[in-house]
Amino acid sequence: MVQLIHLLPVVAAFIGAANAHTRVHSLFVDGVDQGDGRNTYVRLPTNNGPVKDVDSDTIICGDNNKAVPRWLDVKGGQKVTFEWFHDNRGDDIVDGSHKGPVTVYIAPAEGDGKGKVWSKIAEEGLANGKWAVDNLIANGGKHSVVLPAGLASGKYLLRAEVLALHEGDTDFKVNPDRGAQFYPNCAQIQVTSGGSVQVPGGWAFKASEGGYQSNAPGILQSIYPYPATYPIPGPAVWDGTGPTTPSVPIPDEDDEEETPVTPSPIPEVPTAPEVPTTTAPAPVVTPPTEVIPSEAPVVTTTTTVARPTFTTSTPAPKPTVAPPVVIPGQTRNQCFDSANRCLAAAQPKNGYSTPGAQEEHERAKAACMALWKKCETL
Ligand SMILES: [Cu+2]
Repeated sequence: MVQLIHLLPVVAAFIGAANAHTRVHSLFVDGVDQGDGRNTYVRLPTNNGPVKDVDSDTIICGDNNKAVPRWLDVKGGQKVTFEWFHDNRGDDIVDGSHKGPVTVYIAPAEGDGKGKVWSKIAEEGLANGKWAVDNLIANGGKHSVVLPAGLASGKYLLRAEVLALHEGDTDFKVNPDRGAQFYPNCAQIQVTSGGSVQVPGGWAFKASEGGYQSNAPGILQSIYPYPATYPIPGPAVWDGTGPTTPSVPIPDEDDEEETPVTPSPIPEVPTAPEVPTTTAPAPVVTPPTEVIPSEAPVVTTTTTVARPTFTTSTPAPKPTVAPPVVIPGQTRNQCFDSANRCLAAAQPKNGYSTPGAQEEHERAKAACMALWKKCETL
């Protein structure tokens, strides 16, 4: 059944080489699994494909933004954990190419998130050479946020967003085949603690309402080589006590708190040979304010990211493309999954910044699409 749902993004893959996407499966409250959230308390998008048009209503909560039966009982100060999945719970979560930030927003539920009603309560971007998505995958699809302690009683939407930047070097409005991929998923919660803190709001997602712009920093964003600093899109994080204040980066959403993430090699980064470069070393980055939550042993945005430096003279690494053949015994959907993985592997790991990268991508993509055609005959 899940495989059938996956057919839709597969079609999208044909157009935009977008694949191996993700959705929210369930939530945990203070570590307790609240049961399958899909269309019970999560307004589950109809498929796991991305939203790319920031002028669309779907940027708010995906393409299925209507009330579902259950409202999760939570109290201010409790920890809420989102769990994402690709096709099935506990699988690969999202393709490793989908690097980018993870954010969480909150708004009163009435109005279904339309207008400037949102406040950001957590964000994680790029730190110590790891993207939030890297950490999300390493953490089994889970990331957490602590709700503001004094949150007023009432119904709220909690909106978690994965933003994948593997095609973010191009403005979607310039080339709709590429562009940043947003994965907004909204969960329904009901706060019963009876506090007095109102969500200040002030943020709308739609471009026309002053929200995400397709050419804004952090959205129109080349990620190869990794930027020295990555500006997470959207407003500053609300501290949960007062009105939103400008430019206070909050370094983490404590998603590594209970499960320390084991550092692992980043296979997506091309291991270019040590090349002498005239490029100046990356500057030490010091954001204006550093707020480190007490208990989290976690990454901050302040560290210098020591990464191999790439120059435009470095040859583009050859993408490892799965052989475009139908494996005997494969079902039609397994075949489409293979075609999807093939397309993911065909993504230029260094963007189009190296000579011939675009041609190589087109060639690799064509091989995947040949497999695609064969899948259609199964
Ligand atoms: Cu995708």
